[in-house]
Amino acid sequence: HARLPPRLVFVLGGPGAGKGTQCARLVAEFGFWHVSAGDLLRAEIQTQSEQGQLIDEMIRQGAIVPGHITLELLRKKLVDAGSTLAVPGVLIDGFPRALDQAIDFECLLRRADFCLFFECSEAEMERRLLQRSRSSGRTDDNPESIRKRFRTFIETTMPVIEFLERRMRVHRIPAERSVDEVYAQVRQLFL
Ligand code: UP5
Ligand code: MG
Repeated sequence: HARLPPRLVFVLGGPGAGKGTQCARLVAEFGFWHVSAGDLLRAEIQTQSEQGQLIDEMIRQGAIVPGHITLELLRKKLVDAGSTLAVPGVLIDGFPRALDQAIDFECLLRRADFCLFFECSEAEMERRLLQRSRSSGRTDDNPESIRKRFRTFIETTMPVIEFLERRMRVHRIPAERSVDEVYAQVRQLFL
């Protein structure tokens, strides 16, 4: 049975809510590992495999990649983190995005300790993503993909929040304000 890191924290929130930005701040202050499911999937596209092509298409469509693919990429990272001394925990950014993923994660690994949930209006998230699109190179940072990502988030990911609320603490964090203001609240949860 592979060892897992001491703490596992889900980091959820809509597209552009600031998950990655806040995770980077936590890494700098607390030494957590940041594992972004989206980043793992984007790296997989680069391998030019058949699976990579499927992932590429789903991300452009703002759709959710089949859970077994993401879960296997995540599992490997978490086992790495667990076997690395002095890793206090892992921030699991952008996962689980669908109910089956939340259930499968718990069966395969273990229950996460808590969840951060960044709440931000669509208007603000869209503003951030369109601004980022000038430099991100992300194939899903365009008005049409953004609209689909919002829809997927509401329809498929929001039910996950309700599910997790019955299983662990879910800390809802207002994410509309500046990065520093949001972080001031986030860091309190790790002290
Ligand atoms: N910014 C951040 N915070 C700000 C603040 N407080 N004030 C002003 N600006 C702020 O931030 C986005 C932008 O906003 C940046 O330019 C930042 O500087 C600025 P970021 O921290 O990147 O937000 P984040 O929430 O991480 O946004 P991201 O676009 O990464 O969210 P998504 O959830 O859309 O992207 P992700 O990479 O997680 O997933 C992409 C796709 O992969 C999904 O749509 C899906 O197709 C697929 N996927 C799966 O299928 N399964 C998974 O498990 C995960 C992903
Ligand atoms: Mg991100």
